[in-house]
Amino acid sequence: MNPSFLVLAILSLALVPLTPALSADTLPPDSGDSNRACAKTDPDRTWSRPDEMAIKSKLSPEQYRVTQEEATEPPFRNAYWDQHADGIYVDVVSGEPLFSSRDKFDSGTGWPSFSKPLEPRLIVERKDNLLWMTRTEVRSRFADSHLGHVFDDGPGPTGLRYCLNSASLRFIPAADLEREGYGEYAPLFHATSTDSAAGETRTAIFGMGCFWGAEASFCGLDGVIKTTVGYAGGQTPNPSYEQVSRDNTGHAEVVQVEYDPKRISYDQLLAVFWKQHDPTTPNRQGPDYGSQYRSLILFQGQDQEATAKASLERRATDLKRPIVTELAAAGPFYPAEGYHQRYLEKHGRARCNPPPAP
Ligand code: MHO
Repeated sequence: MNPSFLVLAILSLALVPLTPALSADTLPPDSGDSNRACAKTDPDRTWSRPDEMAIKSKLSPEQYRVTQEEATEPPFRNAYWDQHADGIYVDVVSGEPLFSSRDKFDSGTGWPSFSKPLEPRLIVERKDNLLWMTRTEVRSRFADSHLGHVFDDGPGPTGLRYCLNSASLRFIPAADLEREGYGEYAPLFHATSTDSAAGETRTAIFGMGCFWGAEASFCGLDGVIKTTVGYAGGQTPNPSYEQVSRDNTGHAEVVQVEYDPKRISYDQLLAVFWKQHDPTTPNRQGPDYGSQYRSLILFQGQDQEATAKASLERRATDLKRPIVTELAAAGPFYPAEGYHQRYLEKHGRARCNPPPAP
C-alpha cells in the first residue's frame, strides 16, 4: 500500500461519521440436531498460535501483513465490510471466537465494525501512537494477531466501535457453528420463540433470579431440547447484560427452555421452577436484588397460562409466605451474550446461590 493511501485509510478509519444502523436482528430457524444444545462445553477453552512457518503458509500475503505486521487493509475492498449474515467472526490464525454478527453495524467506514466483542477475555487492547494520534489497538489473546482499533464513537449501548480488518477474521455462518466446533454460540442465532405451537417442541420462559442457575436447573433434564439464557419481560429492545443489571429496562434475567411435550410436560417444568428458587421474595433471589431477579413466568398460549395459574395455586398451599411470582404473556425474548450461555458449566459450578429453604 502506498504511504499516502495508508494515511488516508487510517484517517478515514478514525474520522468517518457513523451511520449507526444496527444490522437486522432477524434470526434464522434452528438448524437441527435436537440433542446438541445442552452439550457440555470446555470451561477453559484455549487456542494456539501456530509457529511462524505455519502462519506464513496458512495466510495470504495480505492476511499476513495485517495480522503480523499491523498493516491496515483498504476500506470497502475487503471481505466483510458489507456482510450482514448471521454468524461469528473468529481469528484467521487461531480460530478464537472474537465478534458476532449480532453486534455488527454499518459504520460507513468500509471496515467491518462491531459494538462489542463476543468474548471480552479474548480481546487485548493496547495503546499505540502511530500516525500522530493515540489509538487503542485491538489484538487477539491467543494468536496475538493485530485485529484493528477500538474507538469511542460507536452506537449504544456500549458507545464503542471496534473497527476491524476483514483480513484478520474468518466468518463462520450460524448454520455451520456446530460443525465447526462453535456450537455454544448457536443459541445466539436461534429464532426468538414466542410462536408456541409451531412444531413438535414448545418453549417455556422462566425468571428465577440469576439466569446462570436458572439455566442449570433445566439444561440436561430428559425432554429438554435446549436452553438459552436471555432477557424478557421488559421494554428495551436488544438489551445488554450491563443495561439489564441497572434495573431499569423492565427485563428479567430468564431462561428459555425448549422442550418436547411428549417427554416432559409444562407442568413438570413448573415443578422444577418452584423447587429451584424462592418465589416469595419480591425482586430478590438470595444475594441478588433488583427487578431483573424477580420470579416470573412468561406463558405462551392459553394452555400454558392455565397450567401456570393452577400450578401456582397448588404451590401456594405448600408455602408459608405468599407467592410473588409474576405471570404474564411472553413478549420478545432476547438471548444474552455468548459468555452467559451455560455459564455455570463453563466455570465448573453447579448453582448461583444456595438452594431455597424447603
Ligand atoms: N450475583 C451474581 C449475579 C450474576 S447473574 C448472571 C454474580 O454476579 O455472580 O445476574
